[in-house]
Amino acid sequence: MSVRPLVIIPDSRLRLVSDPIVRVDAKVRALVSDMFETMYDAPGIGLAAIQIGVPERVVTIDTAREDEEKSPLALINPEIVTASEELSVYQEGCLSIPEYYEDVERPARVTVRFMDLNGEIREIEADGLLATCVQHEIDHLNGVLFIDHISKLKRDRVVKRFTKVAKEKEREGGA
Ligand code: GNR
Ligand code: NI
Repeated sequence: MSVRPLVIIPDSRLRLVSDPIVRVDAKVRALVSDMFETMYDAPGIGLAAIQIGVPERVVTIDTAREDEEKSPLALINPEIVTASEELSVYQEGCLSIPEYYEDVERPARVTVRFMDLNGEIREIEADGLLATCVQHEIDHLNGVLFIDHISKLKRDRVVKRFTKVAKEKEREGGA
């Protein structure tokens, strides 16, 4: 179990399409365990494996508030099977784009099919913050970031800012 370093934009790994999990084995369970640890440490309400540099279709989510009991959800190979026509707007953030927040419009309700940690196929119906979060995470599995859903002007501005910071860090000889 360990907290792993987060991959931050403009790292090109965030644009990879992640590979499906063929078998839920000890390696996948260890990955999920590191993902929960990293997500709770950040803290964040969701994490896709590529955000710790692993291009596999694994997502962790916990949308419980601090005053609520934990409700960890691990989704393997998640797919949206139905999405509502009704849309809703949430202010989104991303651990790979620290401290940047912007409104994004997405379907208000989705049905998601996935494999659980026992390798069983399950479905959940999500609305509210969970619906937004699960769509945000499935986007990550396809190399899509929430800034792809905002205006090009805003996206270019935030990418430019993070590119500058990354270049400064490089000059300092940092990671
Ligand atoms: O912690 C997170 N908060 C959040 C808020 C609104 C919509 C989506 C999210 S997901 C984000 C963590 C993250 O980057 N997951 O990929
Ligand atoms: Ni994210």
